[in-house]
Amino acid sequence: MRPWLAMRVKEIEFEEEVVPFEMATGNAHFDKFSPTGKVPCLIDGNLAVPESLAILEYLADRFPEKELWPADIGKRATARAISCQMLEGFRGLRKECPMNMARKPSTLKIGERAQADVIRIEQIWDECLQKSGGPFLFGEFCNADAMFAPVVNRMEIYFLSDTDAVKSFSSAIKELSAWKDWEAAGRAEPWIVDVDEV
Ligand SMILES: N[C@@H](CCC(=O)N[C@@H](CS)C(=O)NCC(=O)O)C(=O)O
Repeated sequence: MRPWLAMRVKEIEFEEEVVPFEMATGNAHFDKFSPTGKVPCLIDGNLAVPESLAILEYLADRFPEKELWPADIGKRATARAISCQMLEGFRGLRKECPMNMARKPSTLKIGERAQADVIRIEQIWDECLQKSGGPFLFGEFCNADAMFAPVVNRMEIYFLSDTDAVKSFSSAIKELSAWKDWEAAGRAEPWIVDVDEV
């Protein structure tokens, strides 16, 4: 979702290939196109770039005019830092609250670690939006917004938070036509991934 959203928002042309999970086989079929055996994976000519943040970095290098990171060096450093944190951190939230576009929102009782992650994300979004004035974390949409976009879905479907910052960032993301298209496509998918149905 993250590179997909960024490419759509920044009008970078690409072709999408949906490859459904095959959990029973450990997704061995991903090895055919992805060096890590995981998705997403961007293929550009002979180059295969896996890892969502590496893809976003590659896009920023490949299309500098699209300003995928903030222009200001300090803001860019913060945007990268919170993106790294999103990629590797917030494990409680990521483990307990899978993203799920098709889920009907309902309360999920979460543990202390996931709760601490929610509070930290509320703080990050609040701080960024206070400083930038919004609507996105650093003003204009950038890679950091793409990195946090899946959390918008998690906050919504499990009723995790309704702070002003969460409401404001969520509505900015959800108003994107790219988000709406992804959501509609996700809901239209026939596949169910059992481990994500919590
Ligand atoms: N850090 C990687 C995570 C990649 C990842 O774990 N992808 C999952 C789907 S969201 C996957 O391919 N799972 C299949 C598997 O592990 O077999 C990224 O952000 O791209």
